[in-house]
Amino acid sequence: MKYNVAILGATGAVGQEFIKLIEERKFPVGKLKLLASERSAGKQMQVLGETYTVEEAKAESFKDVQIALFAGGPASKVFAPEAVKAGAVVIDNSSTFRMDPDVPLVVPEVNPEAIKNHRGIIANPNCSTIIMAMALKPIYDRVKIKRVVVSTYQAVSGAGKEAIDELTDQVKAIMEDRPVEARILPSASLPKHYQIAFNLIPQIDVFVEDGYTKEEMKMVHETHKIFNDYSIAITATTVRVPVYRSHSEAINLELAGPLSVEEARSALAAFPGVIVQDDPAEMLYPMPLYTSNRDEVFVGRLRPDKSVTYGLNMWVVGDQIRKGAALNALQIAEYMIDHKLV
Ligand code: 11C
Repeated sequence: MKYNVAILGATGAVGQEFIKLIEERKFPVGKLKLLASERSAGKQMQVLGETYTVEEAKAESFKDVQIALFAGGPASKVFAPEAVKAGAVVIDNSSTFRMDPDVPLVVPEVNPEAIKNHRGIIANPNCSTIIMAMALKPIYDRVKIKRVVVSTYQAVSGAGKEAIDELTDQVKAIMEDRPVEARILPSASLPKHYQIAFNLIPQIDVFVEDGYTKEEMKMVHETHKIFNDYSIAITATTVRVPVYRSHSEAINLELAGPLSVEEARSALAAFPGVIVQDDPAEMLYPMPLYTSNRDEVFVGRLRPDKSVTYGLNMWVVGDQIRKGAALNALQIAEYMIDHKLV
């Protein structure tokens, strides 16, 4: 059986990743529509050996579409209700509907049971949340997690193609002894911008409450919803680093009971979609350069945190455009197909 698919935001980083993954995973596509804003309409893109012309997204674009993959951004709010009205199931990578109680927020390896409650829209979590949830779940299934302290090291591609170009341009300017321009980071819409080349920026997205950024609070609220466990204490510091692709996270856990490092390592290694890379003697640990374009989330530097009774530290790295965005969304669609939910 084949499914008619629309990709909204087809020309952006996540949209292009959807196309790569549809090809790689032999996703059963019937008719395919590539949709984008008026600015990108008319562009031609190759999918599965065929040339497609990108169409401007309109309310009527979703007629006969069964699966609508939304890459993210403000267009979701406008077009998700239209796509649902037309009978499609929308898998949305924007933050618009994530905290809506009627919208499941899903990482298929963690809470696939939530999918069946959908009313037309299923939300894909924020990339840093997905990567963390993949590493927490195998531990959580063994021993409850009392507290999470996470610090992220997030790649510039999380802020879009312009941020990738900005890092390249700044490095070139510095090497050529020219003045450095900063227009995008921490966020294009903000009044001030900072150099990311040879720097770190401890602000991702806007400030929202008590000195935390929106990205930090997404990690807290979305993790609670995915695990359906609001008792986990979570605190986050999110930082932009001059890396092109793959987010890294230093995660400190306080557990409710004993779990040895060996037990944690084997639980993680047995979990689908996680690869343990952890051998200090061989200097083996995950690094963003080598996890990019990979589907799995990588975990290393496992060690006890002896400052509390049951503590564990780990270092987690994953490609935020793949598992953190497009792959997770496509896995939701695949789960729905396998379970005859679409
Ligand atoms: C970043 N995590 O790295 C953000 C991008 O809510 O889907 C993804 C924002 C989101 O800047």
